[in-house]
Order: sequence, then structure tokens, then C-alpha cells
Amino acid sequence: MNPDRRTFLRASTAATAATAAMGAGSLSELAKAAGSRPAPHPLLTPAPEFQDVSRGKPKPFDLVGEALEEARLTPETWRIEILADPFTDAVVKEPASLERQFRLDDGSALDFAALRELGRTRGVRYLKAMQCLNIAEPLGQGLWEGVPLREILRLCGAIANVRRIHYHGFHNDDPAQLFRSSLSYSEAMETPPGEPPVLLAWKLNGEPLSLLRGGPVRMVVPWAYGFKSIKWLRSLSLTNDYRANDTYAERNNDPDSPVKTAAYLDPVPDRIESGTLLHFTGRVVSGRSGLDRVEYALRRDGAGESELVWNRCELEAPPADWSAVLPPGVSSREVLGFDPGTGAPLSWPPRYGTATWFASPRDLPPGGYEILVRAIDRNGFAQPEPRPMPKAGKNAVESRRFEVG
Ligand SMILES: Nc1nc2c(c(=O)[nH]1)N[C@H]1C(S)=C(S)[C@@H](COP(=O)(O)O)O[C@H]1N2
Ligand SMILES: [Mo]
Repeated sequence: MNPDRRTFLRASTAATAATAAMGAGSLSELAKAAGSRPAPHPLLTPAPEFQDVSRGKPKPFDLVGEALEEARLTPETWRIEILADPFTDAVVKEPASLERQFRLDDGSALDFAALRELGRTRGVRYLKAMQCLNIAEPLGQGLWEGVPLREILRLCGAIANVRRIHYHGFHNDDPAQLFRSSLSYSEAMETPPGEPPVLLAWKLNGEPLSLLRGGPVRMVVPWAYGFKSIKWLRSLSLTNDYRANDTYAERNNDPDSPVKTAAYLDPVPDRIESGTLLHFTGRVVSGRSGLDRVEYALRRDGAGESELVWNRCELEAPPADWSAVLPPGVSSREVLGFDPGTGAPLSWPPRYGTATWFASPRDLPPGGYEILVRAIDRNGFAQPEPRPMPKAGKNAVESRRFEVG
């Protein structure tokens, strides 16, 4: 159980224990215990605590010593190739061409120092939740830092017949284990004003990106599920093929699916003593269509779907003091998605980010219940709409049962 999930239990058992131990005499103690709302999920997930989704064997983060260097996965050995894909077929008649390629064989591949140098003038950082299309719950939220992919592609000079960027991560020498993804050229180059760009990231939460999280360099695609954020990135291929080559597409998922606005519910104890102040918590992800609100409903055993009454949940407030949240030396004024003047976030939760919601229903009569939670997006769609299809992202309305005894 992670510490946040424990908080619910702690808060509710503290209140129960206080009720039992103190009797009617110490009302202020009682109020204190009962009033303690669980702490929100931390806004920055420590890098090792992200839930890991890595395919293949051995995993790159199990490599050590020479094997790691041969894989070019140390900052000193890391290189990225940027190549024109010679691909043509009956439909795609002309191959891609680049004025300048960056190749391993002639020593022109970009190294880590070159990337960092570019980052000095073109670097950006933003908050983003990493989320797998196939796992309900964000894997973690981080402050990602690096250089926009568009700045890397600019280095190629004049380019012709390029429609997509194909890229893959290192696993080992078995081609069957390649984990691939792709973006259209336009998605990579045309960042809407104020929106986070696709990033070649080498820092997470102010620290160098660990091998475990895909370092030295990983792709971060802000609006997409995790399968586009390829770890152990070492090559980009610019192609005239107009099709997505994503590994996830081959596994029956929609490779263009943006992250959904969706609320997720933390575990709930099976049984709650009558009179305990209830605190339900969970996380909500602000997807491409933004978040309007989070709602919960309580269904008593035997009640029908049509009797559901949806109530508004409270959202964790943005921190008043971001210096206590962000890594040392990072001002929120320098984070994309924050007001450069005031340092306050421009939307909440952050764009493609997550925050905690709370619901504290009062005075529930004893009985069996189900709690349901849903997010409403800025277009007025209630979860699981607008795309209640697992192929486009796990987005079902979550519910849990409990008894008030
Ligand atoms: N090279 C590589 N990159 C990868 C994967 C992988 O298996 N290999 N898994 C992807 C998937 S499906 C997800 S959801 C995210 C998870 O990122 P995390 O392990 O840092 O939480 O990484 C993506 N990047
Ligand atoms: Mo994933």
C-alpha cells in the first residue's frame, strides 16, 4: 500500500479510536481527530515510486557496466541518431530526405552534451502525469525537463517528404522487443501557444532522469498516454510513411488517443463504524479536454442507477508556496503552464496533470453502499464519455463497496 492510500485508513481509524477511548469528556480532542482529512497525494511522485511499465527482457535498467555502455545508456556514451527513412511502397512513392542527418557511423550523432547545450537556451519544464492507456490510475506525476523535439528536428535543415517521426527505445538486440511509437510531423513542430511541447527529457523532479525512468533521455508526449513517452530513446527516424508504427497499435489500442479527463478512487475500507467522519479521496487527471469538476454519488444497496444523486467533490487547492513542492532552485515562474509574473498555475489540475479530490459525506445511516466517482470535462462530458472504449484509454467510472455498521 502506498503512503497515500494508508492515509484514508489512518484518518478514519484515528477518529474511531478517539470516539472509543475518550468518551464524551474531551470534545476538542474528538473534533480534532474527526476533522483530520487525509493528506493529498504528493504533487511530485519520487522517481522510483512511479509505477513501472516496461516490456521485454532483460530490462535496460538491469544492465550494468560494459553492457550499459554498449547500450549507450550512460550520459557519456549516450548518442541519438536522426535519420531519413528510405521507406517507399506502392502508395508512398517518394522517400524522406533531410539536408542534415545525425549518424552513428560517421560520428555525427548528437551526444548528451550537445543536447544539454541546446537546453541552455531552448529548454523547458512542465508538470505532467504519466499514465498508461491500459491501467486505471496515473503512474505518477513529475516535473519533466528537457528540450522540445521541434528544436531537435530544426537541426536537420531543409527536409522534404516527411510526414511522421518514428522512434523507439532500446531494449536489447532482439528486434521483437523493440518498443516503438510515432508522431505526425505537425504534432512535433506546431506547439499551440502556452501548451507543453513534446520533449526529449533528461531531468525528472530536478534530478537527472534515472535509468529506471528511461534515462539518460526519454521522450515525453504531454497529451498522450505513456506508450508515446518512449524510454531509453536513442533514435529518431523521419519518414514519409503516413501510418503510425506504434507498438500499442499492434496491441489493439488507439495510437492517437489523448489522455482522458478522469477521476480515480482510492481504496475504501470494507466496513466503517457508524458515526465516523468519512473521507473519500482519489486523483483526477486533467486530460486534453480539461477538467470542470469531480462528482461522487452514493448508492445504497438495492437502489437503482436512475436514483443516483451526484454531488460535487472538493479539489485540493494549488499550493500557496510552490517552493515547498518544486525541486530546490526551481521557481514556478519558470515552469510552463504557470504565470511567469505570479508563479501561480494557469489551470488546475495542471494541464495533463493530476491533483487530489476529496468527498466527506456526513451522517450516513447504517447499511451497504457503493461510492462512485466521475470527472466532468470542459465540454460537459461526464466520465466515461466522450470515449467509453478501453482502446482509447481506461476511463470507466470507478466504484467501491463499503458497509456502515
Ligand atoms: N522503451 C520503452 N519505453 C516505454 C515502454 C517500454 O516498454 N519500453 N513502456 C511505455 C508505456 S506502455 C508506458 S505506460 C510508460 C510508463 O512509464 P514509466 O515506466 O516511467 O511509469 O512508458 C512507455 N515507454
Ligand atoms: Mo502503457
